[in-house]
Amino acid sequence: MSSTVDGHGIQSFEKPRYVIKRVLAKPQHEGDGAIVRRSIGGSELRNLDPFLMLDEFSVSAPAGFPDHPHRGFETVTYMLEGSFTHQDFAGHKGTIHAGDLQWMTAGRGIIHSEMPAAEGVQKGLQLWINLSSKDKMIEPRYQELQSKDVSRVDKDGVDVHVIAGEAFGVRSPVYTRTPTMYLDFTLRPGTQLHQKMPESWNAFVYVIEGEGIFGDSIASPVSSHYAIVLSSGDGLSVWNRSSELLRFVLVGGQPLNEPIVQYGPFVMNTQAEIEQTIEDYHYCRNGFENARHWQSQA
Ligand code: FJE
Ligand code: FE
Repeated sequence: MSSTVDGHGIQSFEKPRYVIKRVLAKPQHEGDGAIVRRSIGGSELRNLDPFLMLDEFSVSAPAGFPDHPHRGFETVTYMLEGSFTHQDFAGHKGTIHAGDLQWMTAGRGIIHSEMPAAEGVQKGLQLWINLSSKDKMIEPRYQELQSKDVSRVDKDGVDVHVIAGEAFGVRSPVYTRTPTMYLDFTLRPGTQLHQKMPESWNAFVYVIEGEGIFGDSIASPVSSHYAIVLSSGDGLSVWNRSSELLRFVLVGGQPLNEPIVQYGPFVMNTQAEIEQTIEDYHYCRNGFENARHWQSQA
């Protein structure tokens, strides 16, 4: 995993990553009247181990995601515009605003609502990260970071918010039970980026705004609402040759290499575990006890 720095301080990689697939995330209905652009988790890209889903959501009240369960994975909600309130069946409640994030380890079970907290359009990204078989039934946990506490570096025209992992020598305080990096980059026109990554991790980019050239300096530009899957390799190079800002997230994770059996918001390793989960949810057992007398105020 070595890389070199030339006389101009520009990194070149031994095995640069390049684009192996592009997926345009088209708007679709989800939850109760909400609109999501689903890239991972849709028919073109069922999953990208350890990632199960990436939705760019765009929601105005009264639409939202009312009371629903999760088991077996983590959800990471990162606000781009506006604010969202969540409430769970254990009394956990909070509102996240633009630049804030909620890293929720559902583990054995969470039931919650996720709803707009302000007038107008609320936008964000929600990523689902799978948990390994040994972690699927752990106690639920939240890691919440306000924008002001998200590590941020602005260097040579490149701005990065470190959601998880490390960039430009700064680290996120978030603990990733499934090893994950999650970086939010903004490149000013005419700038370039060279980001190191663990060679064997699966990784993708989701373009939020503008257009960029990824992997190979002669590749064709990729524009907003596209997800691109990257080949393996020790780093990614990106160029912004446009006259507008380029904003994208770069996400990578160590593959779990385990069987995935998904039934909506339940993700386990076997069909028997899914049947057990449906039963636990129905009878309020094994982590769903609090569901018996709970309903959100949403
Ligand atoms: C859902 C299971 C779910 N995309 N993007 C089934 F978990 C959900 C769900 C979401 C969601 C929530 C937010 Cl805040 C952002 C999301 C799916 O809550 F809609 C269905 N049908
Ligand atoms: Fe949810």
